[in-house]
Amino acid sequence: MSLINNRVSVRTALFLAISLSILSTAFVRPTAAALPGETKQQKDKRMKWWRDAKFGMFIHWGLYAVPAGEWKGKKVDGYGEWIQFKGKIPEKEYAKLQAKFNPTKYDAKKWVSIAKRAGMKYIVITSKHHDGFALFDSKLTDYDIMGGPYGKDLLKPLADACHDQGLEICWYHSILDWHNPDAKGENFPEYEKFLRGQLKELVNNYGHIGVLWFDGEWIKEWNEEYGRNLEAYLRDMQPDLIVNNRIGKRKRSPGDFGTPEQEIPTTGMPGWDWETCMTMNGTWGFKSDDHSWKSTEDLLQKLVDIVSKGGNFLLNVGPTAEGIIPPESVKRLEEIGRWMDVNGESIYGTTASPFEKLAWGRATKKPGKLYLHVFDWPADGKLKVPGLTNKVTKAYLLADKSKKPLSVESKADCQIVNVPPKPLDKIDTVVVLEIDGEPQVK
Ligand code: JFZ
Repeated sequence: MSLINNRVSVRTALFLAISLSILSTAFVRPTAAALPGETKQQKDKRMKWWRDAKFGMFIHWGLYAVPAGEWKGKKVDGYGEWIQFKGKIPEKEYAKLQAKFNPTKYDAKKWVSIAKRAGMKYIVITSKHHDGFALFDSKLTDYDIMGGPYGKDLLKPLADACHDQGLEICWYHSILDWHNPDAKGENFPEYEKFLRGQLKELVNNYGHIGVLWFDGEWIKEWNEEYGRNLEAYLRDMQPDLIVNNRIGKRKRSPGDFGTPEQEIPTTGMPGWDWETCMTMNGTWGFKSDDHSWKSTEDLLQKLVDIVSKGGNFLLNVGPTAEGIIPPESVKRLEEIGRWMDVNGESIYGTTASPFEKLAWGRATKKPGKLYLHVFDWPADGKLKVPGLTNKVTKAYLLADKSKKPLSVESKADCQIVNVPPKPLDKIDTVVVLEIDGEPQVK
C-alpha cells in the first residue's frame, strides 16, 4: 500500500525516501580508495593536516537565520535550515528573505578567533545550503549576498581571517538546490554546469581551500559518475583539495572521508578516514526557540570518544541573522578551549586507542605514548589498564607541569597506575604512559 494512501504527505514521503536512500548506501561495504593514480604516500601527505587536526567548526548560516524557526507566527519543526521545506514555504515567498538578510554585526575575525581559542583547526561554512542562496559574490546568480542589503561577500573576510590565524577554510556546498529550476528533472545537466561554475569560483577566488564538504547528494538526479567527474575537475584546480564522501553517494569512493552525522560510530570506521558532524543544540541553522544545548562535559567527552576511535569532530554553530554566534555556543567553546590548552597534546596528531573498551574513559596514542583519558576517577587511586603488556617507562598527569612520576604495578591481566586521590580535571584528566615499542594489548 502506498505511503500516500496512508495520508502521509508527499513531503514526508520524500523526506523518508531521502532518509532511506542515505541509509541504503550507508550499509554498502565499500573499499577504501585513493584517487585514481594517487599513491598511498601521496594521499597520506594530502590528508596529513586534516588527520592531525581532529577538531573543526561547522557553520550553518544563511537566509533561514532570518525566520529562525518560525513562519507567519507559527513555529516550524525540524532543523532551522530546512524551514523552506518543512514549512511548505513557496519559493517566491522564501526568496523575499534575501532583502531582509543584513548581518551588520558579522565579525569574521572574531568568529575565527572563537574557533581558534576552542582548539579548532579548520572551519567549514555553508557557501550554499539546500535553499540555493549563495553567501558569496557569485557571478552566476543574483540569488546571493550581493543582491541584498548587506552587499558584501561574507566568505572572503572569513577565508582571509582563517589564512591570517592559521586555520584551514572549507566550504559546505549543497548539490540539492531548491531555488534553481534546473536542479530537478531533465535540465539537471544544465544545473551541473552551474554547480561546477560556482565551485570554480569557490576554489579559485578565496586562496587555499582545505575541504569541499558536499551534501544533498541523495537526490535521484545525482550519481557516482557525476561525483567522480566533479572530484577530478576540482582536483585539477587544486590538487591537494580534500572532499567528503557526499560528493558521491556516501560510500568510500569518490571522496576522502566518511561523514556520520549526529552520531559516533560505536567502533569508529576502521581503515577509513571519517568525521562526525554534530549540532551543539538541536539544529544546524539558528532557531530562536532551540535551547537544547549539550553540556560542555558531553561535548568534550564526545570529542575524546571520537578521536579515540580515529575520527574528527566537526562541531556546529548556527549564527543569528545579525551575524552573532549564540553566547551559549561561545561559552561551551571557551570551556573546551581551556581544556585543549592544557591537554591538546593528547588529541592533535594522535591515532585510535589500542584498547577495545575502557570502563573509566578512553585512550589515544602517539609513538611511545599512551594518553589515558579518565572520565571516572578511581576512588581508590588505582587506575587499572587492562591487558597492556608493554613496559611503562614513565607515568604522569599531562596537566601536571612538573610531570611528577606516578608509580605503576604490573599484574597478570593489567597494569595499575597509582594516581592522586583527586583528578586535575573533573571532565577528563589525562594520564600519560610512556612505553617501549608499539602498544601490546592482550
Ligand atoms: C544534511 C542537511 O540536510 C542538513 O541540513 C545539515 O546541513 C546536515 C549537516 O547535512 O543533513 C541531513 C540530510 C539528510 C537527512 C538527514 C539529515 N535525511 O534524509 O535523513
